[in-house]
Amino acid sequence: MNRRAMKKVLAAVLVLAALLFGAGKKSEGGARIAVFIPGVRAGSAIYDMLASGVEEAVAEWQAAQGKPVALNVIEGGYNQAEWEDKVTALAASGQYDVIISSNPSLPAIVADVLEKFPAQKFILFDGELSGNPSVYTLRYNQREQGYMAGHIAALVSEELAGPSSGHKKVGLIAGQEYPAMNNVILPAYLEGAKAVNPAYSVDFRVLGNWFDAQKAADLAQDMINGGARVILAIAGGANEGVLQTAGEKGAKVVWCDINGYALKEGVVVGSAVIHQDKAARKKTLSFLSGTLPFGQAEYAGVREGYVDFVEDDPIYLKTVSEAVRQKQAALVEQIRSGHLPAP
Ligand code: RBF
Repeated sequence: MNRRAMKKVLAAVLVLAALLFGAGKKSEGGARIAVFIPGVRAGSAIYDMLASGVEEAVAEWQAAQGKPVALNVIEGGYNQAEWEDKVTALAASGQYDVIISSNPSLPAIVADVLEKFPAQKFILFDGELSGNPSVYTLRYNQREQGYMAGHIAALVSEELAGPSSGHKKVGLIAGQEYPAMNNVILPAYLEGAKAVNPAYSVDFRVLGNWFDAQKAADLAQDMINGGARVILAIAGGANEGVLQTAGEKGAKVVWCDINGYALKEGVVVGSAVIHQDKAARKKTLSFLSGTLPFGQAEYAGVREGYVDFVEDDPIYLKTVSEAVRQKQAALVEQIRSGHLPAP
């Protein structure tokens, strides 16, 4: 049987199971929420923030309303080929009023699942799908995030190497290639570096997964040997290897999604964050109160309070020179007031 036929059979079995076991009946009273983690929660801040934001919302809602909310956090694991079947199974169970997830690849998967289970509601972060009445999405302005990361990477590189150094290279290690990476984050990272000095290029390496810290350490080593002095790490659990190597070799790291300064003090020189915990909490509360605008796709960045660069951390103040911090602060201020230079 080919993969398509297998999928059809699986979907039919799941629907039958849902009917036989009487799923579809909601629990007495409160809402039921599933959080689907497309990967593993530990080591990937973007997913940990998703789960903790929903957990906070549920705790707050229960305390305020006195009604239980059932919350189930499910890890989909690193095999991306299994995600659609896993999300299909959650929808088929009929057990959840809403399934909440976060990943640029989820909208396409959910669009397929909705062909079989059109009434299942989804809240998706870090991705975009508009016009489906069962789906609400919130995508972040990763041009701003990538630009701020590239800007600090180049500023710190200039200072480490001296402005007349021939090595105008900043590094980026990504877990895999995907449209948001290739079309948004990577170009914006380069743009931000070029704003410091147009001679900059990006040494872009792809790991092929989101967990292999040893391979990430080897890639970082290779980049440092090639002249990159600052590396942006976007490889989930594998980022640990980048930190390790940079620490040993006197290179620096720019962190993504959460404040990373304390993860390796003196090594992390920038944190271009996404407030996904805040987004998950807020949108879950909107869902619970019946006000989430399903069918809409929102897009939010620095001005809306969902993307930022952390500049008030005492470790940042200690690690990065005042001259560099002032130049970075001027850029961040410019973006806060809505003026990221056009590409
Ligand atoms: N980011 C992570 O931190 N951990 C992951 O396991 C992870 N898996 C991903 C899988 C796919 C298929 C795609 C498209 C992206 C993944 N990302 C992951 C990247 C994430 O969506 C986001 O771009 C980065 O966290 C930067 O904000």
